[in-house]
Amino acid sequence: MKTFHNPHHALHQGRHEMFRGRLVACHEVPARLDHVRAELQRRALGSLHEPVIDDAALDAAIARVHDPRYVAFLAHAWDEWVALDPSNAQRDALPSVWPLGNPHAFRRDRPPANFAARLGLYAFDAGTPLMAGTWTAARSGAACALAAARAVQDGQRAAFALTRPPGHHAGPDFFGGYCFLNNAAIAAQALRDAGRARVAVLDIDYHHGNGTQTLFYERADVLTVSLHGDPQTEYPFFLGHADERGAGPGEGFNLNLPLPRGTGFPAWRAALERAVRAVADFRADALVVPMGMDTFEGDPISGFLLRSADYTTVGRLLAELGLPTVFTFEGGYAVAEVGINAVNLLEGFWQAA
Ligand code: OKP
Ligand code: ZN
Repeated sequence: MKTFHNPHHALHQGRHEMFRGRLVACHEVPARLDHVRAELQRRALGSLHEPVIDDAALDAAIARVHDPRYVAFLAHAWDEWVALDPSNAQRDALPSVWPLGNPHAFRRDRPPANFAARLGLYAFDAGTPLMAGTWTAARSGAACALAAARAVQDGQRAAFALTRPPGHHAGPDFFGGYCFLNNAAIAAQALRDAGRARVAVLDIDYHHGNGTQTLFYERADVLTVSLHGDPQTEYPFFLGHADERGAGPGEGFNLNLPLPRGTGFPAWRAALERAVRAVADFRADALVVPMGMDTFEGDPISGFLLRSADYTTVGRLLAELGLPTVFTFEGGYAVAEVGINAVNLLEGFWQAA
């Protein structure tokens, strides 16, 4: 198994996120990735690589998933934030005003010149700080996802995009939930473009992958399946219900399996087995797994109760599909354990593959 790690991830290092009316320290910290990389090396699981992708190919792969105006916004966001006020260079950019959905009440089609306002046009929460290195880190993460897709396309049974910031909350033209570019979607689309007819995305992060669902909602060639905390009580709240089944040609190609806060491994595993059957019934010929480790019992912001040893079983169950598989690193905020948990999953997969 090849792992493509993001050499620039630490350029993205938020200071704080807005939570219930105050600024709190960020959970999504660089040490998360460092722990996973250290554990991969300690157990000598596969090989570690930096992604080698030329700029034009990377921009093209990003453009297959994200809106060009959104990409341009991200590429210039930091400079525009600082241009608003030079002292902004000392502070992370966070939005504080948003247009709601009603087009007669809020004009989303008329991006304001004011950058603080445009930040709110593209963000769906105030918990996703953007800083000087965000674009470099996120773009390099997309390169990891593309490199992993290519490795699988070149015959590897599995490849791992070890990157942060994560991706599964990012949509065609929105960011939030610590995510800017949707790494899993970029990998899935790259596999489609390389000739795989049916690609499945099986999201096991604690939080619903609202960005990924939105991107593929009307498509029958990419099946999206997600196991997550019930949006009635859990972030991102406004998507992820069981009755969202896809639309138009994509009807029947989105499967949400929301589970209550407090769910332990037996019930979670039963849902995973259902998700795996859906991928098999779809006759997918490649699999992308947005691999969030925040289902862990010790996760500080999540509510499932999986234990470290359970992740070995998770990897084994995923391997039973027998599909070329790209893993992308998503959530997991119990920093000391995230390396062990992630590598347990990958090792379980690899030993069964
Ligand atoms: C990103 B990923 C905690 C409130 C929730 C957003 C969580 C984003 C999770 N202070 N903030 O899916 O792991
Ligand atoms: Zn998560």
